[in-house]
Amino acid sequence: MTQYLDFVDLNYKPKKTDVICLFRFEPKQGISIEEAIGRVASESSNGTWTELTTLKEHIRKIRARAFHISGNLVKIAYPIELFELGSMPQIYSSVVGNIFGMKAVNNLRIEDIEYPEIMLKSFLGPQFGIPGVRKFMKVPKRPLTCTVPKPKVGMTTEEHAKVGFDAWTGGVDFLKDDENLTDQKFNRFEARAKLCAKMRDKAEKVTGDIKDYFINVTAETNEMIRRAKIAANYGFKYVMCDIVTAGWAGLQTLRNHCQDSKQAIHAHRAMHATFTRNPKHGVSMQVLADSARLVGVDNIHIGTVVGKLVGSAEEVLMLDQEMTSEEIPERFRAGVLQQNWHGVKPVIPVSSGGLHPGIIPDVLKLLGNNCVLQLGGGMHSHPRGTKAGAMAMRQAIDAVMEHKTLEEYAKKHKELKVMLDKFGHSHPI
Ligand code: CAP
Ligand code: MG
Repeated sequence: MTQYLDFVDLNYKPKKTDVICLFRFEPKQGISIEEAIGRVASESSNGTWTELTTLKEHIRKIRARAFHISGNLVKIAYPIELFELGSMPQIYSSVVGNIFGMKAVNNLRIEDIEYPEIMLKSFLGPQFGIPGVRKFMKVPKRPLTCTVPKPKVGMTTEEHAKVGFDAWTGGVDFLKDDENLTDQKFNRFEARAKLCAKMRDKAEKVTGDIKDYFINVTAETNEMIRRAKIAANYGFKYVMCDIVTAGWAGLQTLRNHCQDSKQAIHAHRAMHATFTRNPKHGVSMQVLADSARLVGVDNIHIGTVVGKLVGSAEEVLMLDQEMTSEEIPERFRAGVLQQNWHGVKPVIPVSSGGLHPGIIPDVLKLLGNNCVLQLGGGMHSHPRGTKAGAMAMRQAIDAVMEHKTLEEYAKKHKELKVMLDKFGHSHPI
């Protein structure tokens, strides 16, 4: 198995154009560290399980090299020639491909990818990002707000649009479809877009604020584009895409379309936890989020820490930094590689999942104001209905912006008071 050792070179100095990957690995019993990482570098670039008579020097020259090992972490450098610029599916088929099924490792997790400038320039990146979205929504400072009508599916179009109107007039900026609401019989996509557009117009008149909708276009790719056009025809600036289930190919097609139609993309990550949750094996949420920033989503879900879904404070803070910063310093032990984003716009982090007004201060303390807060159950459970739930959400945000405690603020804001009495500051599990 010596051919694998050709992919290990601890003296190798990566080129500026190399793609660098950081893996956490656990060799199978009886396999040395060198051989295990040699296999990872080999099988994710241009090697295989035996020596090849077809191997020529010009091919060998572009092989990947494991160049830094420390404990169970290894950095591998991939010459840019190995990749098709501008193709996220090809990148994943390379460094997030077969290697995860190799017998030679018990566990393997890709923690981070550092993209060289040449690769960054080959993707569109976010069209609007934080600055652009704040501009077209005319919300310069405070956290942006959003709600998913609940129950997540089963409502008729009329019921859905009514909840939208109540939430919008209660102070919410964005309505959002749930990840599994698309074009079911009880709530057809086009009818929903049409009726919600009518409600949006009414709500904008009532409030004087701009309102929009993360309408879920996830479907077969051509159908996804057809739905994005429908959303644009009804004047919605955003579309929502379940980026993991639609896949990189689908998302890139949607992003290309949105470049021409000037639409923004809200990225939902449903299914991510099937491969991001196990700290020893799979793909980190950081890798997924960085790729989404590169392809060009404007918003992406990153977790809450205090809500109902997994995601530690360390992970959520790291994701927040990865999405909003221009330059990321290396934190090797934490699984973070340096990254200079070379002007790729910052993506708005979305905090969602079990949030209610009582824990909004915790989230804003963690993320600051550059985020979208999503309350579904935490709004539509308000005893006085959705509009009161929306007002309670805005009141909690206003309390934080005015550096007041929720209890203090609730003295003059009954909608918030009702929710504090109902949920307090408890963290749902
Ligand atoms: C939240 C939600 C979102 C999750 C996604 C849900 O509803 O609509 O899909 O937040 O998870 O279906 O659970 P609630 P993440 O507000 O009622 O909890 O943000 O971690 O990707
Ligand atoms: Mg949902």
